[in-house]
Amino acid sequence: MKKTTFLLIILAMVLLPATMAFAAGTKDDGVERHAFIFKNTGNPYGDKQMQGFADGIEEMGFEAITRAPDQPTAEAQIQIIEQLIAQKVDSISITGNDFDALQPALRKAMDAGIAILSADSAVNPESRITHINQADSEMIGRTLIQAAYDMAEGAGEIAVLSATSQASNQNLWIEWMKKELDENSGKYANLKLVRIAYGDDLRDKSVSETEGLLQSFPNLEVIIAPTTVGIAAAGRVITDRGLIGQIDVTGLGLPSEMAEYIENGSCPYMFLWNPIDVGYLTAYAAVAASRGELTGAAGEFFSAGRLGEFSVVKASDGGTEVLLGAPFKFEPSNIGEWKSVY
Ligand code: RAM
Repeated sequence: MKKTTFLLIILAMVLLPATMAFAAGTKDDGVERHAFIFKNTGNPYGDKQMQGFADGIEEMGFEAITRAPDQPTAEAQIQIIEQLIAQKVDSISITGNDFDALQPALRKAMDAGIAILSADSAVNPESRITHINQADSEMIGRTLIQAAYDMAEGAGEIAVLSATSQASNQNLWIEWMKKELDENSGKYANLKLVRIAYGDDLRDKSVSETEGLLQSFPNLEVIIAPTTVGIAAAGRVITDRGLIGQIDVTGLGLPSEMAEYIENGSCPYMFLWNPIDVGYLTAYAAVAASRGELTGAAGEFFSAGRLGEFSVVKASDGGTEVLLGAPFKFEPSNIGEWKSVY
């Protein structure tokens, strides 16, 4: 074999694997794609959040992929993450069904060069660049207990109807509810949190869990549902059972779904933020992160289109987050203007 041929073969052996590796990590069509995974399908709140995400991504001229599994489990989200890694998306933003269980799949995506963020329901700091938080978690938890105290006129049994037992957003709010009760034990001496029930953000399960609460606690005064699916189910049950005025419902609800129950008195008032804005803010953060302009360090700033400038701050879980703003109170006097907005 001639010396030059030999050298060419050696060169090919060195370069070929490198070229193939490059091809494996490069998108075939050059289109920039950003994905959002919500907890599960059939939740109008999730649809609005994904709509806001798609609006933001498309406004910037990129392609949005919005996905949600049928069931609100980590396993089902992992399958979607695997598919998105194979699709070579530029970023994945996820409303986590579990704080820790998604870590291996999300780390695999990070290793493939995909920017990872969580939004609405956080994944652990090792699995994300930063978290897009809808509102201050401490304020949400404390405000909901204060609302229940107000509705129960200071005394009686209260219960929580949550989403899944693994949902990190609801779990954090519930922790703050308990702290509010513990730290002000004098004020809340006659208010008793009797149960935390889980409706899994599924309508039928939330209805049956509400019925279970009524059966187990005939003297129940207030149901706090820090989930839009749960609060709407509780409003329905209280209305259908003719219990308006006897048992009050409060929590976090979509004005479009809750107007009926705020107007009929089963829910005296409730709170929420704009889910479309949560998605839209996530879109801008995801694109900035995919370009390396946002690394998730506290103190960074980025611009989020029509919502303006945002900064990254330290989060209570040891990671960082971006806060959308303060929640809004919906009550009989303003629900009419909001029910058609979201
Ligand atoms: C449900 C979901 C979501 C939560 C809202 C308040 O739709 O659990 O994660 O943020 O309620």
